[in-house]
Amino acid sequence: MRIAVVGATGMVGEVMLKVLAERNFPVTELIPVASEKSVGKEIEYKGTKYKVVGMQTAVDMKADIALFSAGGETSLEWAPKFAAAGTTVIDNSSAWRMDPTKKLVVPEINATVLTKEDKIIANPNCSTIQMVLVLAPLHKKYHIKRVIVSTYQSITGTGVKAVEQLENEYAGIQGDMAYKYPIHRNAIPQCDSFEENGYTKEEMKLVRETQKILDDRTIAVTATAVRVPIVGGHSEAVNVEFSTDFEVADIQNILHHTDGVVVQDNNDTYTYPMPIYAQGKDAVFVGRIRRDESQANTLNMWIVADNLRKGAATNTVQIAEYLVAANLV
Ligand code: 11C
Repeated sequence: MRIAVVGATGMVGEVMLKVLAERNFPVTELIPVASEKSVGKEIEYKGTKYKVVGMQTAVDMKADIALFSAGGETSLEWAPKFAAAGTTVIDNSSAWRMDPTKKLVVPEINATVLTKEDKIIANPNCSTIQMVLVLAPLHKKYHIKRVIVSTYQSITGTGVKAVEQLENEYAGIQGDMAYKYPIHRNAIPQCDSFEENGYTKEEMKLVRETQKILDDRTIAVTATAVRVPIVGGHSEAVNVEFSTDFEVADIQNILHHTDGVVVQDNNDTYTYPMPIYAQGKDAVFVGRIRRDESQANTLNMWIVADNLRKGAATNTVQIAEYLVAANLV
């Protein structure tokens, strides 16, 4: 496969290259792509150096698959051009996710919706991916009525500028601010910009993308997304109300057998997921699984994943793997 990585010099792009290499994706030619200011820079893939090319050059090279992580604007402008050249785009931005003509895919849940005609495929938001991977098998068995989710999101979701802000604040250096406020020793109840309804875009992604991926608009979701001074991954406190009752042991058992999910749940040994240990891993970790005693048929969980891996790069590469395995490219 001839693979273009668009945004190859960015934080997610770098992880995409790492994940492609680790998973031994069948790359016959790698085309690292970035904005004009990075053209000519070198990146390394499996010990070989590759020169970064610009967008139009990459379109003309007609790769089989382009993995995009270059922001919504770039994606809106360039993904259709790649698609028109015959390249299948898997896009990591929010640009196409809610477009009814585009599929929004978490491979373990709904890869089978993909066909050869899907030339632009959307990768969901990181905080959505880790939550729906856990919710999907539970929805199948117990039917979810409502989800209340509170997120504790890593600064890596904002990008390299946020990591620099935190490092500067640790060191007591006055530098550029990625956020309106200090992030060191703080929790900022705003991820992404605000919508008309008073929620942030990040919160509304959790609502809309969950319904689209689980293919059920009746699931009520409400979210509060908070940025915390953490690097390793996003954490989520998730409260789920089902239509039918459950046994906690059955929930644990279902999740034990769910692809991509690792249960870390033992109070006696203080075992529960934490971002410091999720960092660099592809799995979604779930723990603190317990009944919500305040309401019937309701469960509480704590879900953690590395937002740059399963939340972004790994999920994108898994979609590409599915396309290859199912002969769709
Ligand atoms: C964050 N979830 O942590 C965001 C980053 O819609 O793909 C990814 C934004 C997106 O702030």
